[in-house]
Amino acid sequence: MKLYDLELSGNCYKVRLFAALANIKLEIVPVDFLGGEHKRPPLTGLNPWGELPILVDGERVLRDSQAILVYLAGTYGGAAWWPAEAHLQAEIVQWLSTAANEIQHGPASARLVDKFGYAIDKAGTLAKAARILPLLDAHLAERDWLALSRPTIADCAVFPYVALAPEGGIELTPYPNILRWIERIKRLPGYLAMPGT
Ligand SMILES: N[C@@H](CCC(=O)N[C@@H](CS)C(=O)NCC(=O)O)C(=O)O
Repeated sequence: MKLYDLELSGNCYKVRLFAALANIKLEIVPVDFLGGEHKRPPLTGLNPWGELPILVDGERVLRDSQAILVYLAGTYGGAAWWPAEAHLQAEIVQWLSTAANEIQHGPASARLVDKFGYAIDKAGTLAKAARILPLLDAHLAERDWLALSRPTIADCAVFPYVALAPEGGIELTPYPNILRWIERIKRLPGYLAMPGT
């Protein structure tokens, strides 16, 4: 199974982190992102969006980190990582959507501005972060994990860009429950870091 990967991408890291925690073997294929390798063939043949990560498992090709997490958890993770019941799956998926929406357009986009110079409205990213981080902190006041009372791909999807928020100029000290959750994730067996976490 191949993961077309960029080390500094939190979206790629979501997949590397989950594979490490669930002991799923991945062949990491580093992509020359600065050289635009993901924007031309053969990679655009795998993902016409021109984005990473991309997972190739035999004949199956998948884009989008959230979709890849669902695929890996459901195919290789067993019931511990992907429950059979739709209402439990939905409890996880609501956090995958949060990762792709509020977290992506808040803390992740603030980091794109500060660390990589993207032309995104920084004030807008900070406003979005200022809405989602208190909600996340309040959710974690009552529980150790985002969904199902155990680590799931919900935590793997949300963790990277929240832990990397300081790289976008967003301090996490006002959010003690988030800080405790970050430390909890770092203590999980198999935990894998990325630069900045
Ligand atoms: N929804 C996608 C977003 C993927 C994405 O935007 N990836 C970035 C790297 S983190 C990318 O490849 N961007 C293309 C570019 O900026 O040229 C996911 O969750 O995987």
